[in-house]
Amino acid sequence: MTIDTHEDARLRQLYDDFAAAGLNPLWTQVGDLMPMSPSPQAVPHIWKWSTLYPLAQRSGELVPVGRGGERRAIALANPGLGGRPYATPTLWAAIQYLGPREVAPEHRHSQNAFRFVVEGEGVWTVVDGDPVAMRRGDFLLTPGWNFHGHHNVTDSPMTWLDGLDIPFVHYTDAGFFEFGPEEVTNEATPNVSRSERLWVHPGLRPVSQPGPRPSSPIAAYRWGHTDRALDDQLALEDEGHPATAEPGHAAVRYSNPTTGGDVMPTIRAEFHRLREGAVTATRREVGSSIWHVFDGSGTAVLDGVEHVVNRGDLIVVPSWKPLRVAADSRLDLFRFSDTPIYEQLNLYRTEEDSR
Ligand code: 1HN
Repeated sequence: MTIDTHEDARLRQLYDDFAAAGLNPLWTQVGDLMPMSPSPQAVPHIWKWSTLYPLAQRSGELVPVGRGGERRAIALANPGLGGRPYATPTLWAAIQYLGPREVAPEHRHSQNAFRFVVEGEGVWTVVDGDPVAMRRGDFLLTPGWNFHGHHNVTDSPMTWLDGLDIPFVHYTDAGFFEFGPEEVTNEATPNVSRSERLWVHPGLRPVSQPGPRPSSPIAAYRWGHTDRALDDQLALEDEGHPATAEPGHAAVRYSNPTTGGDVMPTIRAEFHRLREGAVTATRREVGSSIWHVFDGSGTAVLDGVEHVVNRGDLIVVPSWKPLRVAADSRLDLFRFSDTPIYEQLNLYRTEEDSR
């Protein structure tokens, strides 16, 4: 048994009084408030497609999609973030499943969103009245406050990856939401959206649309363009010209043609292609990222732990956790991150170890 001195008792009373007054003294926790380097609560984690897809299919059988629930989207819940539907402290990532002939109703929200199509085709998404076809490998934008709904006009289900800045907007108390009209607005399914007809001609900007915009006006970045850009980088490398991010590693960043910068203010998106046998440097960055194995297989060394990754798998990399990727076959990877936030706030850092 310890015997309190008079001083101890006064000190305990002081802490009790702090708590009662809603105060918290710095000297008891400076290490947590200001770690020497980022020490995220989110943990490095890999979700296997072989787990995700069957669960999405079962949801398709059992859970209707409609007003209220809005989307049949199943979010990655980082094991370090207390069960909330957050892949990282800033990013939401989900697999969304839309069955044959199903409609996901229109709405809009402050949160920025994208879709990256993983399986199938035949859904079109309507972005502010512009119908946009979705096919495997396409990258589609729904920047904040654009109305959007999805409609599957085929007899097969479709699956895609959703990325949004939901946790960031939640923590910053910045979110607004509005329901749209009950029916998705346009039944037409043109091959090419109006946004692409206006904006997607290489190096050509419509004179009618001057000035920078916070988000890209391109509703869909088509797989054909991405694929060709990556192949060209590798071919140039073969011909002895500098073109790749590192040896055997081609990479492109989806960009906003009105600024040359990132597609949306809070989200960066890229596509990476590694030749069979290529290995990346070990890299860590401030801010979090999520990698999706679009095709092929390889090894991810994530925070020192080696994982075999295959088509469809999702790799979640919290801030300042090192990642190295090695390709066992040609490896195609879609990647998104919250980097623009950190760059804008002058908080971004990166470090690389090429050994
Ligand atoms: C949303 O609108 C979509 O439009 C996906 O597909 C996921 C998660 C929370 C709130 C809105 C979509 C979402 C979402």
